[in-house]
Amino acid sequence: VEASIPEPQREAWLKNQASGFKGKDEFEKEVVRHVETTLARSMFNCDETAAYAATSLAFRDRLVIEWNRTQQRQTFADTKRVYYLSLEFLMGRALDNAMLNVGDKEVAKSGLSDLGFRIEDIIQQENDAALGNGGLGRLAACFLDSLASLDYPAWGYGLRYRYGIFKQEIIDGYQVEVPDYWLDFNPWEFPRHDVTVDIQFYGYVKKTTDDSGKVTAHWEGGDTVRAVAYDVPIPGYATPATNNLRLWSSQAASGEFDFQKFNSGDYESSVADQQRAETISAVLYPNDNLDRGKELRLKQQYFWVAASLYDIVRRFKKSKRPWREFPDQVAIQLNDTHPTLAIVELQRILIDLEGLDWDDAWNIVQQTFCYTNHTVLPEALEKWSVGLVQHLLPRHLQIIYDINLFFLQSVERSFPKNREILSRVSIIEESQPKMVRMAYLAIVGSHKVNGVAELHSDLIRTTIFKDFVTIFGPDKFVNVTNGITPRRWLHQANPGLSDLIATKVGGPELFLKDLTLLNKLELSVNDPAFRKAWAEVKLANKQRLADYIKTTTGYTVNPIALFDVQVKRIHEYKRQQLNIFGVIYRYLKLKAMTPEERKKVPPRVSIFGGKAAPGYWMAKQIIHLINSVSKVVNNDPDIGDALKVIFIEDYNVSKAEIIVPASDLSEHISTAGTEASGTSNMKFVLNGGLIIGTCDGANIEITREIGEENIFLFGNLAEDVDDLRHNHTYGDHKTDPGLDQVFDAIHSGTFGSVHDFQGMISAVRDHGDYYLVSDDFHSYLETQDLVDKSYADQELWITKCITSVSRMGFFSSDRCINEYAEMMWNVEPLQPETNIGTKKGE
Ligand code: BZD
Repeated sequence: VEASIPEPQREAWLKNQASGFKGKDEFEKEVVRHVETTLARSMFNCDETAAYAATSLAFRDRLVIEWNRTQQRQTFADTKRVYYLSLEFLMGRALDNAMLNVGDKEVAKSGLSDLGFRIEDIIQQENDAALGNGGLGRLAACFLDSLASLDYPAWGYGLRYRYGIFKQEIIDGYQVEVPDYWLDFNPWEFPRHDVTVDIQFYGYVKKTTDDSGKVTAHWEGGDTVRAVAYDVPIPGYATPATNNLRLWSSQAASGEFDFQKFNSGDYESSVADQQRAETISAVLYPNDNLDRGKELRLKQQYFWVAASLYDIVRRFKKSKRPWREFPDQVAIQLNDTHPTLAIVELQRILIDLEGLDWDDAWNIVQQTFCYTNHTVLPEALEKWSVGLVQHLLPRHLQIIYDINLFFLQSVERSFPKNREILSRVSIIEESQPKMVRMAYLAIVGSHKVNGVAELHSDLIRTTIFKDFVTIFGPDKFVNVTNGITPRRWLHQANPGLSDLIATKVGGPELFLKDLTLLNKLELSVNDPAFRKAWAEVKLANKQRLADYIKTTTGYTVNPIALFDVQVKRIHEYKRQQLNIFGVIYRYLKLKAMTPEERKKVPPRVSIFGGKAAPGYWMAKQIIHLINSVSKVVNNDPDIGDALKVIFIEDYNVSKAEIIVPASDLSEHISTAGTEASGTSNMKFVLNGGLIIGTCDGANIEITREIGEENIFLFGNLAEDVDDLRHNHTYGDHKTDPGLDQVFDAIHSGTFGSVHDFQGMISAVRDHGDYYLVSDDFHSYLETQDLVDKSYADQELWITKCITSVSRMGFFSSDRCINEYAEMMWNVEPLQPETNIGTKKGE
C-alpha cells in the first residue's frame, strides 16, 4: 500500500510540521502538557518519576523530528549504509545524553526548577538500559554515539531483552542475582507493530530439480516465531543526524496462539506456545567470555540475525539494483562471533530464495561482512555442536558444510598434500561431538577481520588465527584500537572537568568533536590557577563518590585518601584476586606498625565493583573475599583512615559515571595477553586518574601516548606467559613469600572461614596458578609502593594527570569509527546539509 501522501495534500502537512519546544516557556508548557495529557496526572499528583517521564517526552519530541529527517535523508541519498550487528548494547541512561545532543539542557534545568524539581534528581529516575555484559556491549554503545556524531548512515541491530543484565545484591558478603525488569516505562523506544518478520526454526530440507537440472533447496516445516521491531533514536552530538537502533522482540506468530486449542479448553498449552515464543528475547545471557552452548542462545542468535538480514535485504531491494551492487550499498559489521549466522543466512537468501549461483552469492557475502574479534581466551571462542545446528537450522548446516568444502578445496589447491593445515582450519572440528567453529566461519565469510588493540591484533595473527593469515594473506587482518565516546565519558560524567578543559581548549563543541585538541592543555600544565582548579574538580568528584559510598554502604571514607579503583566484570583473568591479596598484604603491614608509623602511610580507599556470572563459582568467591576483607578492615580501630575497602554493589554504566571521575588510581591488571583491549582504562585516564596496569591490551598504547613516566606498569610480559605456565607444571615452582603471608592470614581465619576461600588459594598453590598471580605479586607490591610515594608528591601527581589527559585524544571512539569506515566498510558520512526535498518510499 502506498503510504506516501499525494502532492496536493502535502501543503497541509508542511504547514503543520512538528517542531518541539523552543525556549524555557515552551519547554515548561510541553512538560505540563505531557504530565496532564500523556500521563493523565496533575500538579497534585506529579512525583519525580512523572517529571522524568514528561521531561523525556518533551525532549523525545524534538529528537524524533531530527530522526525522521535523518532517515528520509539517508533513504533519498541512497548511499552505502553500515549495519552494526551486536547481541549487546550497554546504553545506560538516555535522557542526559538526549539533552546534551539536542541541546537546551540549561533550558531544562531552569524550567524544571520553575516546576519544582532538580534536574539531577530527574535524570536519576531513569533505569539503565543494561542490555550487555561489559566492555563488548559498552563498545557497541560508544560506536553508535560516534556513528551518529560523525554523520555516518548507520543502523544498529540487536535484541530487545525484557530483562537486561541481572541486578547484583550483596547479602552477607555474597552476590545474589535479582532480575532487571527495566521496560516498565521506556519513552526511548518506538514499537513498530507494522515491521515484523516471521522467523523459522527446525523443520527439514527438500530439494527440487528444474528442467535445466538446477537443484533448489526448500526449507519447510518447523516452527515460526514473529520478530517485532522496536526502534530507538540515537542522536549525534552537535549535528542533527539521528540514527536508528532497531531491537527485535519475539512474539508468537499469528496462528501460533492456537484458537482451536484455546476454544476447545486447552488454554494452558495455547498460552505455553505464546510464552515459548516470547522466551527468545526474554533475557540477556549473563556470561562474559564464556561459551556455554545453550540451545536458547543459538535461537536468540538466529532469530535476531534473520530478522535483521530480512530488513536489510528488504531495504536494498527497494532500490531495484542488481544483486552484485549489494556490497556497494551495505556493510555489515559482526560484533564478535555472536552474529556469524548472518553470513550463512545471506548466502541462503541469495541461493535458495533469489536464485543466484553459489559463487556469485558467496562473493557478495564476503564483500559485505567484516568481523571483530574480542578475545583469545579458548573458553570464550564460540562453538556449536553440529547436532544442535542440524536440528534447529537444517538448511544452514548444509550451507555451512558447503562453505567449508569449498574453502578446504581452495586451501588444498594452495597447500597441496598438507593434511595438517586442512584439519586445523576446518570450520567443522572433528571432535566428539562435532562442532562448528564460529570464529573460523566468520573469518572465511568476511573480507576484513580486526582485533581491538595492537597487542591483541598481533596475538590473533600469530596464535589463534595464524593459519588464516597464511591462507588469506596479512591484509585481511587489521587492528582498530578501541575507543570511548568523550560525550558520555567526559562531558556528561565529569561536567566539572569538561568545563575546566573548555576554558583552555575552546568550547565543548570543539574538543568533544575532535578530542586531539586536548593536547592544548599541556600549555597550561604549569599554570597555578589551572592546577588548583584541576585539584578542586577532582576533590569534588571524590566527595560525590564518598557521599554515594556513605549512603549505600554506611562506611565513611576520607576524600583526601588515594582512591584506588577496580571496577569491571569479575574474572580470574582480570585478577581482582591479585588486587585483594595486595590489600590484605597492606592490611597486615599496617597492623604490624606502631600508631606513629601508621600515621605516615598515605591513606587509601580500595574500591571494587563488578558482577560475577551467576554460574562462575570462583568469581563469586572473589566477591565474597573482598566483602569479608572489607568488613574486617573497615571495622578495625587500629586502621582508621589508613585503609578502607569498599565493594560497590551492582556496578553499571550509571555508577561508572560517578566512580570514574573520582579515581586517583585505577587497576587494569590482567595476566599479560588476556585482556583484548580494555576500555575503562581509557575512561579513567581521560578523567584525570592514573593507572596501575600490566603490559596488556590498550594499556600498551595508552603508555605510548601518555608517556612511560605517567603510568605504573608492572608484571610479566605476554611473550613470557607460556614459559611461566610450563614451569608451574613441570618446574620447581614456589609461591611468592609475600603471598604466603597473605594465605596464612586467610588460613588463620582472619576473614572468616578458610573453607570459603580455599578455592582461590588452591588455584595458585595447587592448580598451576594459570593466571600468574604469584609470579606478578612482588612486582605488583613494589609498584604499589611507588604509587604511594608518587601520590605523596601532589604537585608531581597533578602534572602527571594533566599531561596524561592532554595526550588521550587518540582514544576517542570517533577515531575508531573513522578507521572502520576507511579500512573496512568503505562508507562516507552523509552531511546533513545535503538537502533532499521530499522523499519516496520507506
Ligand atoms: O570486549 C571485551 C574484552 O574482554 C575487552 O578487553 C574489550 O575491551 C572489550 C571491547 O572490545 N569482551 C567482552 O566484553 N565480552 C563479553 O562481554 C562477552 C559477552 C558474551 C559472550 C562473550 C563475551
